[in-house]
Amino acid sequence: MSEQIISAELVVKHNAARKADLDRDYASLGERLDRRGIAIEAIRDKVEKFAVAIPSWGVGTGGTRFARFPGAGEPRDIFDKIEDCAVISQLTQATPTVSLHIPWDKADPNRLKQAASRFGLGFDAMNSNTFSDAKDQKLSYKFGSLSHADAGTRRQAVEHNLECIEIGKTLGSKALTVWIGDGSNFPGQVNFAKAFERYLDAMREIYAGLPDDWRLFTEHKMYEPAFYSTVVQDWGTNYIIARELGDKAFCLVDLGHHAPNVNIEMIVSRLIQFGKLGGFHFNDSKYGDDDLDAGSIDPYRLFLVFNELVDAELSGAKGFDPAHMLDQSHNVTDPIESLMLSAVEVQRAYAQALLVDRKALEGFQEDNDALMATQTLKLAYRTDVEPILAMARLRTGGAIDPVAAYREAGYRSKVAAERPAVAGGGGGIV
Ligand SMILES: [Mn+2]
Repeated sequence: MSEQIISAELVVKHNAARKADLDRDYASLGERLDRRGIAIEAIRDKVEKFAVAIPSWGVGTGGTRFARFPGAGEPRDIFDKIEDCAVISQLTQATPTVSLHIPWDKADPNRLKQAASRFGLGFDAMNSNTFSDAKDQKLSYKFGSLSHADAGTRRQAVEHNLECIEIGKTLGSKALTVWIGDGSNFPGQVNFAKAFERYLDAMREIYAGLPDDWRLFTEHKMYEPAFYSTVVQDWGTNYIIARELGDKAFCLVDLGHHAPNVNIEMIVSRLIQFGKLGGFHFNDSKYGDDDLDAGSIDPYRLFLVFNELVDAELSGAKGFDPAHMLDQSHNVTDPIESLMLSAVEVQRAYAQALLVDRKALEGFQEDNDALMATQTLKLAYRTDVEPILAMARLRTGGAIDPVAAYREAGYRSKVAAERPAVAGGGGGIV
């Protein structure tokens, strides 16, 4: 039995106080779904198995480009971060893995493995960082990394990625995610084709160092930190990369990395159709890469993304095995609370998408009945699946209301007393 940070007794008491109401809500929803020919238990079972990874950097306070306001009891190092992730996992039972960022989380891999397994946590994809300069780094990434004009800088960036793979092997990770900040701020600053060719050459070296049972995820982003062009700017470029590298290379879709109003669910469909969808960084945005909590701005879009994922799952799309991760930055909320709710929102979108009557939808599509087709999606989206999510948590040892249980436990004030405030200052975004 793995160790639990929040007292098990508190969680049992919390759930006992809410169980009678939940039972009634669950039975009522079960009856309504039954009328639609859906067995509530089948949905609940799938929700119980659904998992999304927590990014280690998400449990700290991020911020904006302008300032960062440190929160009380912020994790001081990766071991504190793992404890915060354990709390999220305990109360939601939806986040069994942590995604590490190197060098931010660099520590003895065996110690890291031990620290995580204490709480029954595993490790998801490793994330390399060549978008900022580490302390005592020989060559700067100010003008790029894997696509840098200088061969020595490219070599250093390749070596860093290979090191991430080595660390990940000890941890039991099975994937490397590469996002670069390479690009340009001015027209003419960079030769597009040459920069991309240098990037591809560097990525081929990283790919060659990938163990057979690993996957390589590349993440596109339209702008930031470069404001005129980025080397991996869109899903088309990302698809080319995955095609050029080989069978173990896939595209990672961060929901915040597109132009406003881009049809992300269609991108998801295209990548699935051609076997190159690697996974997601879930978050939400209003304008750019806002890294807001999943489903906080446009929950319908999140649902539409999951509608594509469930469609692929049910139709047995070849090689379909997307990695789910959150990638968010919290400035005005407690990161643990935000991450718990985001994990639940992602689960919610999945459960809602499972309710879509796909046979009816197909019929409406074939009949060109646009109104009924879209209403078929809306019917699923409008269904309040909270009783299913709460029941899944209750049955797997989580809390019926994770945020309420977390606040009852007083975890934040407890760690605030144990973890002295880290000096603030400097830029915010993580
Ligand atoms: Mn991301």
